[in-house]
Amino acid sequence: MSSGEYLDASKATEVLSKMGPDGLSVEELMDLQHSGGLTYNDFLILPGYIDFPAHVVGLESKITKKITIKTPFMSSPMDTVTEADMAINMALLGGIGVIHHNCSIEQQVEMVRKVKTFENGFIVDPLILTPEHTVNDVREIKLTKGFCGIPITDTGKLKGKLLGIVTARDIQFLDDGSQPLKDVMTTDLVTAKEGVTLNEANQILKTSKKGKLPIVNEQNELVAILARSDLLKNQDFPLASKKDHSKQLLCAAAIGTRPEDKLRLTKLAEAGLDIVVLDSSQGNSIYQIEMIKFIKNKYGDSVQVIAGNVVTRGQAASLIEAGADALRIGMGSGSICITQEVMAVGRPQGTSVFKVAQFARQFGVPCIADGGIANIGHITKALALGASAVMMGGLLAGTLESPGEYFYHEGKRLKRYRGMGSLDAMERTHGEGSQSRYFSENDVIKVAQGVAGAVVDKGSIRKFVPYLITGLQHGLQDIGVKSLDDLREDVYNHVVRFEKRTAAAQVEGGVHGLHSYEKRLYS
Ligand code: CPR
Repeated sequence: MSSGEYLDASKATEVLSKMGPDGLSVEELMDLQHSGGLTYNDFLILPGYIDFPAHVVGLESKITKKITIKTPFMSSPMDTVTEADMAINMALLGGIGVIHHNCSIEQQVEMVRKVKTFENGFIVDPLILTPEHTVNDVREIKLTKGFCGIPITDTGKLKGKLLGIVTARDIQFLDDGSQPLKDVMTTDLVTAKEGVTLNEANQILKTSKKGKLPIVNEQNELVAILARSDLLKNQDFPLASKKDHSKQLLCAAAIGTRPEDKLRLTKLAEAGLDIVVLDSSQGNSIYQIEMIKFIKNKYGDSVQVIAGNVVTRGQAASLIEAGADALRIGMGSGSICITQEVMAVGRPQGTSVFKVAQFARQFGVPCIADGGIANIGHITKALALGASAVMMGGLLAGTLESPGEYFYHEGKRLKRYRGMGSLDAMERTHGEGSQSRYFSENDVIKVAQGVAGAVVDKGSIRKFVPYLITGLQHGLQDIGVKSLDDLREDVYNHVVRFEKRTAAAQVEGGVHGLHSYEKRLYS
């Protein structure tokens, strides 16, 4: 084409509309006859048009028929991922943690209770002593726990009458370690009344110059304390997952589908559970259908049921019909999982998410993409394929808030991470929870569906989740959509376009050609 034959530049958009857009619609991408099942790494999303900053991108998402949260992140019900600490922090950051059930009913109920009674900044299960305890007891606590400033109540428990506080200064120069605390404690106390807001309580702490602020009820019984050392940490969490007009964080927990799980659920519901996840690797079973019906019958909308796992429309249809409030999608895509290898059953996760979410949206049933999320790009892709939220195990294991202790191996700081169908998890006391996920509680020989391993230290999710949030906002900005609702709509309207990624394209899309490099993900 010589320069004289060029088209008029001002007509570029018009010409484009005649030629049609680049790339594939989501249906073309997911056409099984041509591509087979796809994983997240098998495709890319093409960029759109940006006319807004990344920070305005909204990540609010409906994760069940009745519950909407501000960030689309969930942590897996696994015993190396979600216990109370993870659930509290996920909820504070706008997501939700699903407490695992590989433990006794009492232990799981206690974890749910901790989440539901958590008040940011307030310590609701402080260490307390009686007036009869001794100076040596306080010294021992200082040595092993590293803190002083211990409230004294008549019972030595929460809800006992507050009698005093023992501080480091009270015991500093005492020779006689057997002296009872009633003789040395400070009784001239500054307290705050139950119901005080965190801001007000922080203010009292600041002006009183004391180390601890006991919170008492009308009967002068101790209900919580606030520590001066936590003042800086008592930040606000504007995204926190709560029900309207409630101060309580939202809490989810997993159960199985055996008859005894009905009792477990009753106890969890009494502790205030909002969402129950029916934890099964293959959710399309008579047991799960009956369990969904039982829960919906007994609790209506007040306990939302996430059913699953599913990877086909057929499985989804059964659970939707039974009354599921959301579906959990994934079979064999988890990082610790060997299900596809051992059972020969499963489906690549990209295809699973698209097929199930496309079907379920017709019934207003949100879907959660569970497993195989290894980076922010995978999150963006899962949501583009129709998921309302992602569930992460491996990505959140190894954080400060995941259960377990750090250990060192070959100079690296690690934490254990294991599949719930690994022999390790199934052999744990109360391992019936994880066995039932794989219908193997009655088997003489346990067939593993996952492995036990370790992941590197990722620091606190208080930094990691904000990194996920910001990264996801930038991904959506590149696509040219301002919210997750817009993303899904533009995908189904074919405005958002996709392209398959050859093996060579995948190599090109990763770091390549360097002698060495350091992969730092956020600062
Ligand atoms: P990742 O986020 O680590 O890739 O996957 C976590 C998900 O893997 C869990 O939410 C659960 O659905 C699944 N999962 C956990 N243990 C498993 C075993 Cl042993 N086998 C198969 N899937 C497992």
